[in-house]
Amino acid sequence: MPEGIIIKALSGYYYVKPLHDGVIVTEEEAVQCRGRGILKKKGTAPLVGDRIIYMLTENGEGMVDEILPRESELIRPQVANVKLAVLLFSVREPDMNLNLLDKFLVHIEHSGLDTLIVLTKQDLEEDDGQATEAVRAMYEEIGYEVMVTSSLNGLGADALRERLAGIISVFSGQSGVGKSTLLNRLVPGLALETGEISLRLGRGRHTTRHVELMDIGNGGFVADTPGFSQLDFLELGVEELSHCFREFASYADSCKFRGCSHLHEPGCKVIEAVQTGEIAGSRYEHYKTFYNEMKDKKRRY
Ligand SMILES: Nc1nc2c(ncn2[C@@H]2O[C@H](COP(=O)(O)OP(=O)(O)OP(=O)(O)O)[C@@H](O)[C@H]2O)c(=O)[nH]1
Ligand SMILES: [Mg+2]
Ligand SMILES: [Zn+2]
Repeated sequence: MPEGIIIKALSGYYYVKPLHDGVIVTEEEAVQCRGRGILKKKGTAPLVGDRIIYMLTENGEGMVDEILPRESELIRPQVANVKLAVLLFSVREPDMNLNLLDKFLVHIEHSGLDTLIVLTKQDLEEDDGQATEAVRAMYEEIGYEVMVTSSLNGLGADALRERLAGIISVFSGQSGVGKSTLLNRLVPGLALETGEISLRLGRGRHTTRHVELMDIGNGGFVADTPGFSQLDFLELGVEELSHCFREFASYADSCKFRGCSHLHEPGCKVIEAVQTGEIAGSRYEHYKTFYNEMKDKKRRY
């Protein structure tokens, strides 16, 4: 029986792209499939991103027969087998928001996905791009992969496309940073709705909000998630927070007190590293901000 990957789930149907020896043929149409009742009974509903075995039925439709083992399962957006989280932040419009970037990074460290930071709208940068380069240098120093793109002049599009080959990725970032515009650039013929278009049509933003994987044609699939403005820390314990700032680890091991919160304890090596500039001040400030936010939330629940 044929194998495929679910690229969309809508109104009880799963849209499945056939796999041939593990490879997707982009031109091939997705097969519209129903899920077998037994899957529901087992409590395992197929998810977008699942690799599945299906059966062709009459009238060109199909039936999802078996879900192959998942490598990962993301809750928001609900997608299986995601390998890479792509965090998009524009250099301007909206302004670079490092607080939000660090918040996303905390969540991703916690989820265990690989991370790629993409700084978009490079064509809008001022000061010869010094601010952008400073952001890039800071996060590369920590060990994150960073790319710079512009959908206006095409900068970085090929490198990004190459990076996304063969894996499932999710694009995340605030509304308006250019996620859909960049995807339209990566996939010839794709016409996702972007800011301007939806305004021109006089419709609100975020009209269609089902999860869908875009086939970028090199074995890579991307979920374009709605922009979100806020993330909460409900799933994360406050004692786990410092582990999500990966550059703290090598210092935290030598703090004088075990369970050091790195906020005020004497003999704290993290604080020392902030003072000597080895840890970036903005990262540490955000750590403190999130720590206090989490404490406040705990008190309220
Ligand atoms: N100058 C410039 N403008 C861009 C670039 N990329 C996107 N834009 C513009 O930024 C606006 C928002 O782009 P979208 O692609 O709709 O942003 P989005 O991240 O998909 O937003 P949501 O779908 O609301 O989450 C549009 O007006 C785009 O034309 C870029 O690289 N340079
Ligand atoms: Mg969009
Ligand atoms: Zn400490």
